[in-house]
Amino acid sequence: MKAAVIMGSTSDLAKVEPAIDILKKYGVEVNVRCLSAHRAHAGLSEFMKEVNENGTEVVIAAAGMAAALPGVVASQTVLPVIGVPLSGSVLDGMDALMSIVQMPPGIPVATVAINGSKNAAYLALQIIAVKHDEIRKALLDDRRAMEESAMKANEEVQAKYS
Ligand code: RP5
Repeated sequence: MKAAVIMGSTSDLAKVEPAIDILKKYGVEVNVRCLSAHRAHAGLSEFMKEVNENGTEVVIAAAGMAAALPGVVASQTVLPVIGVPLSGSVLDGMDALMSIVQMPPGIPVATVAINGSKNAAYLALQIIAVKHDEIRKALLDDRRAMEESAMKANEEVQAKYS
């Protein structure tokens, strides 16, 4: 099981790391790169050739500001691409969100929330789970644990105010 995570700058790293951690926790091999679509376009295309040939099942691409990266990545593969708009500019991530979500028909990017790295990882896992039953089972176990803890929180709130 293999995924690629690409970010536009090392300044994005702290906002992208949660996705890497979650994928690794589930046992997915993650190839991480910092390759800006604007500043390192040739290197990005080289890496995308590798991604298309090495058994990668899903790509997460995260960028801030003009955020061309997820769209450019999507233009070079038919693998599912998940885009993560990042905050940090004076427009606080709205710039990146608008850029990533507005793809032309035929070149989709599945866009998550601003700084939504965790959900990018969970969506990547759900894509991987279509083929890998162990990931599907692990996701279902974690959903059950999540529900238990949500119901426990409900009981605590109920007890406090009744
Ligand atoms: C984008 O420009 C990067 O993804 C980053 O979020 C933003 C600023 O990059 P740096 O100037 O911090 O390298 O391409």
